Amino acid sequence: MKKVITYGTFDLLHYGHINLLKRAKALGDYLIVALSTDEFNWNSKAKKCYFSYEVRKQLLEAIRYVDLVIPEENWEQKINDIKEFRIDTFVMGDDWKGKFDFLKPYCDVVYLPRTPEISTSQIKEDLKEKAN
Ligand code: C2G
Repeated sequence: MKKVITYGTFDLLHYGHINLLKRAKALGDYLIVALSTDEFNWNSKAKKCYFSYEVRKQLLEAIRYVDLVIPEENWEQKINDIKEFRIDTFVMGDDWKGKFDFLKPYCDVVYLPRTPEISTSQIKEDLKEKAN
């Protein structure tokens, strides 16, 4: 069984996220999503999520491409995750291109093109504009 892992916040889930998860799953048979916890988002990513970790986890678990959701609590856990879950392929959108090449000794590293024109911050901005 070929196992794939990806990491992210996945707040205000949108089709860019779904596109990423769909393509990540197509690279193997089992997809793990390491979901950034609220604390990790706030302390290390300067992100204040709209939905809590539990809600974001619930949404991801409802997606047919996702087989398991685990918490992402820090920047340093990836190598351990790859070993613990016997990951074959690590996948991220290409806004992260090169940033995780240190994982290459442990698994394949794949950066997929981001879906253009959509992001959580864009959604928030558009909503703010519409409200005015
Ligand atoms: N993504 C995408 N296209 C978009 C928006 C996002 O392909 N239009 C991808 C991102 O490249 C990422 C994934 O969807 O691979 C999740 O995006 P975010 O929730 O923004 O993740 P991020 O905050 O980049 O967290 O340790 C890694 C970090 O946790 C990544």
